[in-house]
Amino acid sequence: MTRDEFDEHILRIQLDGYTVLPGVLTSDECDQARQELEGLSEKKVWLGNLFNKARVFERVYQIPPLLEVIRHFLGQDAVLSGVYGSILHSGSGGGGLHSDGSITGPNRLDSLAPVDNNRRITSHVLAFNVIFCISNFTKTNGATRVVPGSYKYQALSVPPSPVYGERIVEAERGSTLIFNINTWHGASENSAGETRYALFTPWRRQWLRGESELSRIVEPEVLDRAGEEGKRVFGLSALSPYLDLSQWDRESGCPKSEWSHLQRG
Ligand SMILES: O=C(O)CCC(=O)C(=O)O
Repeated sequence: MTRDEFDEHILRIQLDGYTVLPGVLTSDECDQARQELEGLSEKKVWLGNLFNKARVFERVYQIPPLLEVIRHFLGQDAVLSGVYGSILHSGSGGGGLHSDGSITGPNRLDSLAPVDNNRRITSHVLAFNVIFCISNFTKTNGATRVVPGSYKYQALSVPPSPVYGERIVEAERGSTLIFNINTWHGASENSAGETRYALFTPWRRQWLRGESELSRIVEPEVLDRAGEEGKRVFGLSALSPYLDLSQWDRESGCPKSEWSHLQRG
């Protein structure tokens, strides 16, 4: 990615709340990802924490230009909070729009205080959803639709669809759609007679509660393969100690070796 391209993506996120990075996965990687999703789905394996389930899914946090854009908004210690697969069959999709972060994040209804006056936090980017297009995203096959600029809207409630200005994001397979979690979005209707495959990879600020605590879930060999970068991506060095500080190793996010019997999970 050239400097001009980087600046353009940053501006798009600032103006519209989203951008599309083309060509982050190869055609081969998309084929592999699709096969793995189909295989897992046939075996009725839950399509979450996919980095532990096939090598190709480890790629999603190993793409330097993508990390650069994410970290530009969420800080150098931005943390991955999920890797999910999506298989959207023909005849499904459509329906209402939503914002993300409503379960453990800043758009959780129960966390609004009376003094907030039904206004969510819009001044800063707190988290992104990054969708990998494993299929081409087209006008008719269930591609994600977004409302440009809606991330600035302070009310927590989302109006019923169709919302003025909503737009289907068309993108070639191998691209990623990056959007501010405050952006109103949802799948569009898949009427194309083909299945749409995608990966959803939410990222958050290190201090925000994610959907899952991936530092506790990631398999040791997956973490090893991610090297030094993996400690940042999975947020190991930023974990809250559950022991006395003298017993805690910040770097590795676990008890010091002499206290290893107190290791959880
Ligand atoms: O399936 C899609 O295109 C939208 C995904 C979505 O709404 C989400 O990840 O929150």
